[in-house]
Amino acid sequence: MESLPLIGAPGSPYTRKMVALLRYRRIPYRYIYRGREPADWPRAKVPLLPTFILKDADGTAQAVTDSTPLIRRFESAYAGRPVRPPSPALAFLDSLLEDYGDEWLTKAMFHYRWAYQQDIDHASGVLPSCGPAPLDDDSLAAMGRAFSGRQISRLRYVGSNEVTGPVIEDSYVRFVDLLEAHLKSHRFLLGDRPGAGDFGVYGQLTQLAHMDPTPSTLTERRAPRVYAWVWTTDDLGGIEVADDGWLDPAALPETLLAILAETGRVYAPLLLANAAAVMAGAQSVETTIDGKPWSQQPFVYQAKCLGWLREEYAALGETDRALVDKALAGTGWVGVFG
Ligand SMILES: N[C@@H](CCC(=O)N[C@@H](CS)C(=O)NCC(=O)O)C(=O)O
Repeated sequence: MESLPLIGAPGSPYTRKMVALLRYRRIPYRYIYRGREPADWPRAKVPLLPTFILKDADGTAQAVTDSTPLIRRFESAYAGRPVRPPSPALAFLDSLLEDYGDEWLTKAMFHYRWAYQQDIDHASGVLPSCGPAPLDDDSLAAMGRAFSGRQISRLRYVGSNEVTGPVIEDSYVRFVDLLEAHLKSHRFLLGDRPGAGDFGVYGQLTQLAHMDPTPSTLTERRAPRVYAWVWTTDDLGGIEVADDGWLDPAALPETLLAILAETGRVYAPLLLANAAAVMAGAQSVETTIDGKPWSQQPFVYQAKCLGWLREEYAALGETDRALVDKALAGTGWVGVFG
């Protein structure tokens, strides 16, 4: 089997998400650190990490980004150890958890990394050092300043500012505690085998729990199981899983329902307000999350995320929709999908 070339970086949570997924699924890959890719490789329209170099129908190499559609492409392109549950109801919840990881937890990742001086200093030293060439002290300091300056200017895109910081941090602490509680009786979010949602959450936690000083100290202290889960999810290539290793969507554990409620408490109001702002062509998203004011720049990609979730919900049959509605009853997701 030909190995899949991807361009990425260890400090990129979505890169870690996809590398862990390929390891679990035993799909061979070649991981090229950004800046070391051959000059003749095709380039992505929007240079995002990870970027995969994939052959299209007539064999032409294309640069392909965006982890969520890539995971679904690999589900049909590669047999064995799928990460998408066979139950459409569970698969929808899996998509919701993946999106929460990719689009909400990433706010905590970006916020903690670029809001606190000790995290800025740490990232400014470590991230440029992942580059292709050895750097002397002056070059590393210069690259660190350039990199952190660029990322700090992007904080407004993820909505991290004085007003939203406490909302982001409180939600992260709640999520860590809820995941810790769930891991007392389950190996993964949806049972005894990992779903796409696990890799979405894991990707961001590789940074939050094991890289950036402020959140990793907090996570280590509060949640030893979460801290260990991130370590072990890094390479699940050796675990065996059972076909029936998924939870029964009609009998979901309280610990998972609590996690779903947490996602509805913070991510649902953001998705709705952001989609409304994008539709209206507004300059900013102004809403309330967790009873507190929230303001950020509208983000077109997240309006698409809501659209994709609504499409998947609309495609559910009556029985599966009833199972999803039961799982999300009483949460902020009620009425969001249809
Ligand atoms: N939706 C994309 C997001 C990818 C993404 O935003 N990657 C970050 C790195 S973690 C990136 O490339 N940011 C721009 C940059 O660092 O130049 C995915 O799921 O793959």
